[in-house]
Amino acid sequence: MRVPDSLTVVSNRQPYRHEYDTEAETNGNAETEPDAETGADTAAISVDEPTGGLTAGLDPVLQETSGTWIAWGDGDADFDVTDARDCVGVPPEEECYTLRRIDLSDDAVDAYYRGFSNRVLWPLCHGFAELVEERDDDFEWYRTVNATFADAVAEHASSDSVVWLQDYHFALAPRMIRESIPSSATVAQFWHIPWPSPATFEYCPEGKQVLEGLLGNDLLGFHVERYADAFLDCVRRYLPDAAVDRERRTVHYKGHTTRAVGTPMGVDADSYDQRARTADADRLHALFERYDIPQNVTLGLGVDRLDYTKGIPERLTALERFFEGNPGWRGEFTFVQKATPSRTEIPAYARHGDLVRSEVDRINRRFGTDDWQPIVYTEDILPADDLCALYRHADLLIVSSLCDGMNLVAQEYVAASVDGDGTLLLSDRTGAHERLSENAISINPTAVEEFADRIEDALTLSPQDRARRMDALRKTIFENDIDSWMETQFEWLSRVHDGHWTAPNSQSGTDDAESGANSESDSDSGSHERTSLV
Ligand code: GDG
Repeated sequence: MRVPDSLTVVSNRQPYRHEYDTEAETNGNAETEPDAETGADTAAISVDEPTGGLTAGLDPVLQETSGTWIAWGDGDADFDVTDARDCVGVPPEEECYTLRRIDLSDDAVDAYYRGFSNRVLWPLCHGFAELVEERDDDFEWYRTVNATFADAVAEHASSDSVVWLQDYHFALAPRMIRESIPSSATVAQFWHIPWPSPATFEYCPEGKQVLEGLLGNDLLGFHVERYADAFLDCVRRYLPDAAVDRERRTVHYKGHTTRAVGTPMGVDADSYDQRARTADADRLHALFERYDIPQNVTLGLGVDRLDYTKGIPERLTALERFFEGNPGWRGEFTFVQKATPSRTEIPAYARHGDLVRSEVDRINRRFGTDDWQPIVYTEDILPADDLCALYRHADLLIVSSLCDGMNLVAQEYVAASVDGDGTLLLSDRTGAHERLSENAISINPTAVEEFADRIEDALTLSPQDRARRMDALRKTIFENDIDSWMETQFEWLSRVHDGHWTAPNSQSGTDDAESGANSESDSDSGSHERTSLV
């Protein structure tokens, strides 16, 4: 893997969090000595370590490069262990790289994170323009927080730096960074959520500033190419001075060239596979006891953040229709819905949580009996081993998102289906669908009758068909895991940093930066064959 020599990662969430913990002294991660530099009593401080997803994937890379990670310090002991520059060496026992923490006031977090990020950009990018909620000052705070992160990047950057920002919390920072670090350094970003059509983006109150901010990047990554195309469509519509080259997916604006790419993210397939294999019968038995799941039922599963984009009410309606039309499955099939509450201070999330809970109650009252409930619902956060035990045992998993950048749960389920006998029902509105549609059962989450029929199809697949599909899905997931994604990212970053635009694995070798930058053409080739996002 071609990892840049000087890498700076910027994300909202940090890889390590220091917390005061009264039980820390009995916990292996506890720091028990007073800090020599700050003098703080760290006897009762424990450290949370990265446990999954991108953070866990990037941490070893940063450890190898001795780079810098800049993130919001949200742990209550975070600033009692940092030095005068708000830096701390991590991982705690080895101190291989620098974690620079940004101290944000409650007002800043409320406006930047729970405000512009999650009341404007999140609903907008998922096509829920009607849920966009504009509050006074949220955007100004968003700008201020982006500027704070950009200043921190400038303090750490050198002429050879590669700065890699994560996600929609930092739409304005790339331009600020671009203007304050040497031009030989590279600025890149990965946008983990979808990008909307121009018709939806029109509802973005500060849309022009968002686009201009993102065009400070040299490289802007999305999960799938249609999001990159939608981004280019928005630039063309709302920044008429920008030269957009659809073929090369480049934008030349104010003397700078940005390239937009689609690179679908994978999961740590080996780790889900291993955890599922080691999930013993006792663990599963305890889970069934805890949640009152009868032994020997056919098991369906949903695992989501409690978010209106995940299509949970639509899934419940389809299940209701399924039980209505297939009374023989009552008592034989139980659906476990694990929903993790998220962003609960935002009214749209609070309303959505109430709706989901009341729908579960209603359906259970309608079909439930003394010894069987059709839906087992929990908001508990499960340890990864429990989650993998459920993944392995579930006969089917439903992902019914109304719009989803990628969806990792679908991929985790496949990786943990070590017995090869599970079935994935996957919404055609997820990024993951592009890769998995052939061997998953595709669903349109809003077509209730069809959706209910697909549940029936999944339950009645022949064992051979089920095994063949899962086998093919597993090959795809293992070949395109998080390591392979990371390798593609660093390949792109290195090429952009070295001034070569050629796509990784491209045979042509003709697609260089200058030809994109100077192109006056506004080529639209290929745009009509791609579907609009929302
Ligand atoms: C965003 C984009 C994109 C959930 N409950 C528990 C638990 N989880 C874990 C899952 C999975 C993660 O949370 C959810 O990831 P998703 O990808 O499904 O969805 P978002 O949170 O919306 O993620 C999405 C992703 O960013 C990455 O770019 O794919 O499209 O929306 O990893 O396993 N994990 C544990 N216990 C739980 O109770 N341990």
